[in-house]
Amino acid sequence: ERDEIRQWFNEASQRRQSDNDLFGAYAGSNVIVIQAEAFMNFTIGKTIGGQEITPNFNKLMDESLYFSNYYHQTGQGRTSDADFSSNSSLHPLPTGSVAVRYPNHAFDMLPQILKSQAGYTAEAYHAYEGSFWNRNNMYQAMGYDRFYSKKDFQLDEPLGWSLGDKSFFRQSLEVMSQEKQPFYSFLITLSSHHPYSLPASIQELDTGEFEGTIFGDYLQAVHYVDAALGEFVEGLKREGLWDRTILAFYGDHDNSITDKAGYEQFLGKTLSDLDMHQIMSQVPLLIHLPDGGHAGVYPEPAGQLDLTPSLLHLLGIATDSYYMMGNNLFASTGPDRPADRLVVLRSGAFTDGKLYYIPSADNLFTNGTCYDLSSRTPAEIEPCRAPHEEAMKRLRISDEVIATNLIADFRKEDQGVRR
Ligand code: GP9
Repeated sequence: ERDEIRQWFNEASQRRQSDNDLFGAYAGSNVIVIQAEAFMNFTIGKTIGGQEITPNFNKLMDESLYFSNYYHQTGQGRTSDADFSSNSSLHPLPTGSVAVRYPNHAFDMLPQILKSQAGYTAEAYHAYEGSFWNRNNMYQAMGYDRFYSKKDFQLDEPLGWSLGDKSFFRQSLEVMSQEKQPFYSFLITLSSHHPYSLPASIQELDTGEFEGTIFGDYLQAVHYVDAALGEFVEGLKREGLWDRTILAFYGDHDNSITDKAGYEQFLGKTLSDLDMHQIMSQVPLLIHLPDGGHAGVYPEPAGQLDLTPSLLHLLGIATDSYYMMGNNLFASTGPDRPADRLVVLRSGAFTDGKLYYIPSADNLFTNGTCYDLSSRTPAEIEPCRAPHEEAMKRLRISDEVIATNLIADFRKEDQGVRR
């Protein structure tokens, strides 16, 4: 079993490897990763009453890479799962949160790697109680130099659970601009948390028929977060950090609004089960490179486990000695490597860009639905069997690695061999 797991990681690292021009093209850049609360992909590029919902995100797309089929891979640990998977390139657990259950187990984490391999300083920022999701302990274990939690911020813009994201970004930037470079900053926003009701004074959209509904409130909250993002980008420019920084922005998970009618009304079309599954599973990923290069829409499937290996590729840090499961988004964009992009969700749903599998409630493979993405209709189940088995294997391996602290054992065995 252990040999099989080792073998799987070896093969994954080979799939990620690529000597293309992007490897190390942005070595030494600062890295800012923003994980935005419940920020879903269906809002991107959309308008309501003639007003853009995410005007700042949309504008950034002109000079950024936008991954338009990016999936959150979270489970019960919600925000903490997105954080864990995005920084460790492993799946979250089937039950509970890694941060709460196994904070001291060994993982190959982005902040640790950047500190040890490239001399970065690393900070986490989130203006809420530091104990929530066991962050105080988890962030120490992840290798952050410092975690700025609610007690480190002035509550000069009280909003929702805590501080408004506009002030959160402004105060985080004040710290960041004094930071020794290069730095890795990981920021988690909060203002668009369920139930999304912002005070009327900061609601800027005319949501028309959605006014007074949770769906309308959600759109208002996303619009506010987008405005906060816009102010943060302006601040980065003012501080001279914009062209020295890789900025990644992604949503952590869905908004828990599962009523199909609201989405159908908003999007103006009837939605199939496949449409709804994708809407609830997709969050946007935007990556802005220091020179604004490689901008465009990247429609190949991708997910949160892919973030860390992909950032390391841009920074010129090889991932072959790390126990990571995700894809390198900058190695597998070529037409020769489509098989690299199997994106597995915690539920056992998966896509490779051609097929999309939705499991049934009883989890029996043959009771699930295998969609052909070119026709967007249910197809024969058999083509989904092999990727389903691979998906199940990945989830099993990830669970085993996390629960039994296998990376700690592997590292001991590797000493003097692989590191
Ligand atoms: C609170 C925030 C919310 O600190 O991360 O977490 P969630 O409830 O979305 O998992």
